[in-house]
Amino acid sequence: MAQIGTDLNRFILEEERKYPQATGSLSLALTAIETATKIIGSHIRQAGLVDILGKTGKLNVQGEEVQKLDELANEIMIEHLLDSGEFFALSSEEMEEPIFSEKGKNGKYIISFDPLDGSSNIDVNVSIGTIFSIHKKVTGTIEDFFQEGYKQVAAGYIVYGSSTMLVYSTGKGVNGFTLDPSVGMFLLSHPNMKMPEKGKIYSINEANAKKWIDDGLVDFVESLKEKGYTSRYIGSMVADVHRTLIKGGIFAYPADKKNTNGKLRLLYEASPMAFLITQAGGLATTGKEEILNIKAKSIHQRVPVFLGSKTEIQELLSYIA
Ligand code: AHM
Ligand code: MG
Repeated sequence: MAQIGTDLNRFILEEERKYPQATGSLSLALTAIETATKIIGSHIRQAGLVDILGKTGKLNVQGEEVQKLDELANEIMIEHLLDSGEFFALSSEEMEEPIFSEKGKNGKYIISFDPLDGSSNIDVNVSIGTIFSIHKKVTGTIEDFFQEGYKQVAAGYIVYGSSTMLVYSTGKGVNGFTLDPSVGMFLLSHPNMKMPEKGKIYSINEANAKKWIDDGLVDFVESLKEKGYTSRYIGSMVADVHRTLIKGGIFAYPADKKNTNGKLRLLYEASPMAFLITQAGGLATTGKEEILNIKAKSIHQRVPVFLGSKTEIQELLSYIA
């Protein structure tokens, strides 16, 4: 196992060396994500300040404009991913249609991402994140985005929290890296992350309980309360899943009368998180099927999401399935 403190770039290269047939493409692809998210992270850290400086007019004098952070994050991701030449096509929460890359026309991968997840938390200084999901290019058409989640080559997220962390998997376990801001490097802090078999926390927007569609969900949540569980809900999927990955328990965004397929998007929210959670020993379901087995039908398709420790998810299924 790699040593704590190993720099992400070295870690990626050492992983690549384990496969003599590897061409280095995936390493370059991951490095492009790393660079883009470091830049996004630095803008997030400046966000409050930029706003203040913007109001004083100081930034305008320097010719810089205050841009919405989620749009800026999207532009930064696109610029770096396209420039890497490793991606044949890109889809994003912020774009109606995918982009097919000229520079990446020989690229081996396609990527779906949510550049800045947790939009309601951006303006209030609460943790937000970036999520990504990489598949192989197979047909060279939009169909490549509709592959099942279990076929992901890599998936991960960056959480911009009290520290910035990058957590990813290439299908051989999950590793977490914490940004050391003094040197600008992601250092291995959470090697081979494994979820507890059972936790003590549930994470769900209970304000929607009266609208939930799944019969039995209310009873399930009540049963958790009776067992002494506590509740945590940030409203940023990345932060809520990150806590669930580390502490165990369950995170859910179920279907309700307003969002009949749930709120979260399959390609760049549910599927990459399901990949990470299952790689860490947990389970991920819509309540009816495993999230990783779903073949998408459209880029922005939504699905109900239940992710968590084995015990809670199995218990949930006994209530709703
Ligand atoms: P966003 O992509 O517009 O930010 O929406 C996704 C977010 C998730 O991060 C979070 O889990 C969920 O929406 C919270 O929704 P709600 O405020 O309805 O509980
Ligand atoms: Mg989102």
